[in-house]
Amino acid sequence: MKRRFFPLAATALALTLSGTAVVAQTKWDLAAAYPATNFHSENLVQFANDIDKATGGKLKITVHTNASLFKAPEIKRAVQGGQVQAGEIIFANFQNEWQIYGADGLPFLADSYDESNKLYKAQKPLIEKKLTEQGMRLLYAVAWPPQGIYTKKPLASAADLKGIKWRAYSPATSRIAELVGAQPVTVQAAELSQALATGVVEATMTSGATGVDSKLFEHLKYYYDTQAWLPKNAVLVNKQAFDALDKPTQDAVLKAAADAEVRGLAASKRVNVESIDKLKANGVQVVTPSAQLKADLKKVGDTMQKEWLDKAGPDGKALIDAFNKP
Ligand code: PCA
Repeated sequence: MKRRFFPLAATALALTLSGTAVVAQTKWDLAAAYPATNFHSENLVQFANDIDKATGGKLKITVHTNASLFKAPEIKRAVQGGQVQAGEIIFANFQNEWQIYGADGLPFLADSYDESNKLYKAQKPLIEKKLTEQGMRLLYAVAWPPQGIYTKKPLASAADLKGIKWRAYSPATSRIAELVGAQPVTVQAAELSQALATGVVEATMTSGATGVDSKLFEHLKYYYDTQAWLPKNAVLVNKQAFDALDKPTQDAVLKAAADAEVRGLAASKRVNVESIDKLKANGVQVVTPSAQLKADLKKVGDTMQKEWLDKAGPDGKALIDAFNKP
């Protein structure tokens, strides 16, 4: 049997004497990439607390936020390889590995919470199968609020983005930059404030939530509310670590995950509204895109959806068919 190596706090079997009962305690680490105050991160902490309570302290999960254990693009591999028992990823980061992961990162394929839910239902069976093959298990997924464009200067059309240093977080956000003639620079959320402060980037496409988390208003004064797509974060667990739990503990994890998925979606919708207000309060002009900008971005979306379908092959077709089912 292949031996797994858990250097971090290990899947330590601490035997605790409480009264006469001997309780075996398992400790997990969970790697996450967004700030502690982000709604996904807060949801993760509650998820861990719920499991602690439901198992009477038998499974303790420590959540490490803001990419403090692994950088965002490294978390998936770390969970797969067992360097950490669990982690939160953003699917869209892994589009180059498998196109299906990137479906929710494509502009205007699913651009509302309802459409995003539908897309998730269509993606889920495919992704669960893939993750099982990769030695992992999907616990839950939660959409970010819709994505818009932050800039220093007003945008009349996509032509105003030419030559601009555009911060990307995924293959799709890089591709948008290429298609509009901007210069893509990939920077994950944990380094975004720094990249703006040092002038490495001067525009980005993300949510109101990240605009507030990363204080984008300190550098970027316009937010074009394009509502282009709602990428999902997903919480994954190493399959071997999960299988090592006893049945009641596994059930507690799955129950807490189902609750976290519902709670996370509600938080996303709430934050979507609140963050726009916070951007305004911090001097950002929140703008409805002009007809020209909308048309330009729609063209970018059409090109990207076509490119995606070409690369995604039969899996892509199956996904789109499931997504389009009434
Ligand atoms: N915030 C994350 C991903 C999507 C979002 O809304 C980011 O900007 O990195």
